[in-house]
Amino acid sequence: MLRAAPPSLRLYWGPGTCSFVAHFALERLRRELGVAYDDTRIVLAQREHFAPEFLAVNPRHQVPTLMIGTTPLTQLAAILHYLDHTFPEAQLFPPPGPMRWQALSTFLWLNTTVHPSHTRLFRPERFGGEAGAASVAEIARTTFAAALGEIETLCAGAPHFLHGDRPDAVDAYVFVILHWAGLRGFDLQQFPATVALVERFRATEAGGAIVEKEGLALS
Ligand SMILES: N[C@@H](CCC(=O)N[C@@H](CS)C(=O)NCC(=O)O)C(=O)O
Repeated sequence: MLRAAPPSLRLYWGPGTCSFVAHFALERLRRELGVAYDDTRIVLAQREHFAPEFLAVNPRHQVPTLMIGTTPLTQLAAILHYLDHTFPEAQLFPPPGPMRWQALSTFLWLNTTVHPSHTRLFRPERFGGEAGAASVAEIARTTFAAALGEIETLCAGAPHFLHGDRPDAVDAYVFVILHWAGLRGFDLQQFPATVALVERFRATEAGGAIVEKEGLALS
């Protein structure tokens, strides 16, 4: 049976943001399965996410946003679910079984817990106003540091990548979170297993291509 051609795909992404994970997934689909995608770079530091053209795509002014045909899909977890469901052979998550359930659990923890704790550290004034920003940042630094410790334990127990010898969406998320840790002044030498894993990730074709395209370096 012929499979219907998937609709056109366009990713709106911001350099060094969580959209890195979707960007990696699409690049892998392009390289391994020949899936075409277009992309639009949105620089948050230049407030391009508030430009009328992007607000028309995503009124919540957030990347990643994946335009599937003429329909925008937001939320990283939903975008990864769509890509994984549409192109299961790419194995953006491990195949069905206990390892997949654990990978989804880790992915959702990174997305719903670790990522927001970093947002509080990066932009504390949004959560505490001017008066409360310092205490929001202090609490967030502690929470984010604890999460980095947990990620280090996961990486130390990993075979090569977190779920085998191929990187998946969770490894990509770990890359960008470690990148944020460096930007927020954490000494990355505290996390040698995580650094080793993200270096292996960077050495892969799709991983390395997106790190380079987004202009990221671990500080
Ligand atoms: N829950 C959303 C979070 C997305 C998110 O926080 N995106 C950030 C970049 S990492 C962003 O676009 N921030 C700009 C803004 O919120 O105005 C998801 O998982 O997609």
